[in-house]
Amino acid sequence: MSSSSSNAKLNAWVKEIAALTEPDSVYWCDGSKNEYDDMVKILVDGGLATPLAKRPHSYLFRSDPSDVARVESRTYIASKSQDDAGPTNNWIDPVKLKEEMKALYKGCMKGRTMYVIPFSMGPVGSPIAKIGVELSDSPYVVINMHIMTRVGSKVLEVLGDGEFVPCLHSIGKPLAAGEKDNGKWPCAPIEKKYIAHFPEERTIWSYGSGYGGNALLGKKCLALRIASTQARDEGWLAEHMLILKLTRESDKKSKYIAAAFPSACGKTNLAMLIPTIPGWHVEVIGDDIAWMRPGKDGKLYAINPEAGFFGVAPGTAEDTNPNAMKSITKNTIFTNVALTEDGDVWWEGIGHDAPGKLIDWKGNPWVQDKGNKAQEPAAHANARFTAPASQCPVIAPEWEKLEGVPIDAILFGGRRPSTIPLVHEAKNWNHGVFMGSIVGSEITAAAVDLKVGDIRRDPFAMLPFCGYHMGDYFKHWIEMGKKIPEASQPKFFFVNWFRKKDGKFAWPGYGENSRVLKWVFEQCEGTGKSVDTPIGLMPDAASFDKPDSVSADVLKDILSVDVEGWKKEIKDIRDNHYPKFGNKMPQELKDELAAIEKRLG
Ligand code: O2Y
Ligand code: MN
Repeated sequence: MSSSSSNAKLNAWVKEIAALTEPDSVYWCDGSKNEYDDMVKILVDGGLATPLAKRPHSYLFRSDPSDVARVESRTYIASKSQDDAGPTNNWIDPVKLKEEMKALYKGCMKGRTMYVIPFSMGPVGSPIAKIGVELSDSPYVVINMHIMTRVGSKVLEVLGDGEFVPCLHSIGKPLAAGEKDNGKWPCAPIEKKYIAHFPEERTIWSYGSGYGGNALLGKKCLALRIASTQARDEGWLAEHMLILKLTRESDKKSKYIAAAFPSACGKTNLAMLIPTIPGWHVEVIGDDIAWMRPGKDGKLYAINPEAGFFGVAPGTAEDTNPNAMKSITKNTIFTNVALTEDGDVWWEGIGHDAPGKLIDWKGNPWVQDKGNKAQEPAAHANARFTAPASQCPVIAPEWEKLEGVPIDAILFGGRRPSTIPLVHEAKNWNHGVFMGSIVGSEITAAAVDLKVGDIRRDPFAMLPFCGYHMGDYFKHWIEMGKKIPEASQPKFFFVNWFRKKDGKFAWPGYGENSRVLKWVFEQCEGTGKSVDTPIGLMPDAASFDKPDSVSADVLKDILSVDVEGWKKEIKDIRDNHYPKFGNKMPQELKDELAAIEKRLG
């Protein structure tokens, strides 16, 4: 590809960063298959990638043990004022941070190539999409960006001389003359890692990590932290939500559902679920992020800004998520899973025992010892697959529609062993925003500073991803409700697959969650049978389509209002949760809290 673009600002920035980081060469990515293969060859020859005989065009990577996940403690919102970052973000002074990071960036790409990666978050040319350009010294990042975003020349054509989000990334491991990585994942030590966001400048600087959300800057950094600030300023929503399409086969009617759950609550499983109830069908639009804007007809339209899945491997199996398993049979990058002798992958919870001797994620021989409860896992708990969304057998045909899909329902959920029923529906928009604001999961194992049974709140599942003050974010959601006519607004629901009875899960989850989705669908079309309760609308237990494995008594239990539990919930929200947001906590949400309290009596 050419060595510059028609965008003067981009050309000048590439020159400036090359002068600062001193790479041996600069390469402009065109997004082609040949380019992908060239990068893979560099990685295989360098001993960093292992081709997988059992999965065509698929590769295994093992990262450094210090570089295995997002590092929230090294993730910063460098807004001019600390108050704009709010109490839930790591704030740092942008001037001071730039000084510190520039010193690290000086000469950091020596011995390496700097790749210029133009990418579109969202279908190229969609009015909801945004363009970013990542400069990175990692070919692993290039191939992951090829899958997770739309990369290349076509993006530069659409960009023209327009605006883009500059995303600077370095693994922070320059090479001395003649030095090679020799199969060792290059990165910087933890105290030198920075994942920094400059929301006013719409700029991202990442240093020292080559892994996932720290390095693939289109995902959490751009599509959530920077996009959430753009969305606030431009009147739209950038959310940590899956998007699915639910169809009733009898009349071919469909509803589009967006859903926010904190990490590790099964978003990818829900997004591509296989319903257990006959006559219903789920297709996936996205499994992690939704960008939503009011359309001309007043409805809220959503796109998935991503083009691939960066899913957690452990626990993914034929019985938990067969569609994910089918999505990763070819053209997939695996990171930190175990390698089998015949050139396949294995991880804990894949659904079968380890087939013979393995090489674990650290590169050591590993033989399964089921009697040894203390055995180290073969795959890292945050091991990942990167796979094209187009490979999913249930990808919705309209997943790349430029204008997006009209959202009928928004779901919130978390791991709540008690209090929160299987499903309840908000009475109106502000009640729905209230539901989003109280999302959280119960703490189940004692941690040093946390009490078992306490709720770790993760409002809208956005705690690690909101690029500004969470109180202002709540207010933005309330304001968005005023832009959408009531009749066109999505309905809001709170779901809880994790309710326990006598220490055991009361609800089977997975494909059975389709029964809840069916009720959501019917509520959206006005045919659902519901009862009005102090916390919102709930299914009428007698007519709810329940699975045989759940007794009528248990169903009644998880579809009733636990008045005492809710009173404690309200106290926790009022005393511990809402005060965190100080005078930015919107009165509308405090009013919702008071109204529920009053209705509970
Ligand atoms: O560990 C990482 O770098 C990835 S985190 C992630 C990846 C895909 C989808 N969601 C998440 C998350 O943390 O919410
Ligand atoms: Mn996520």
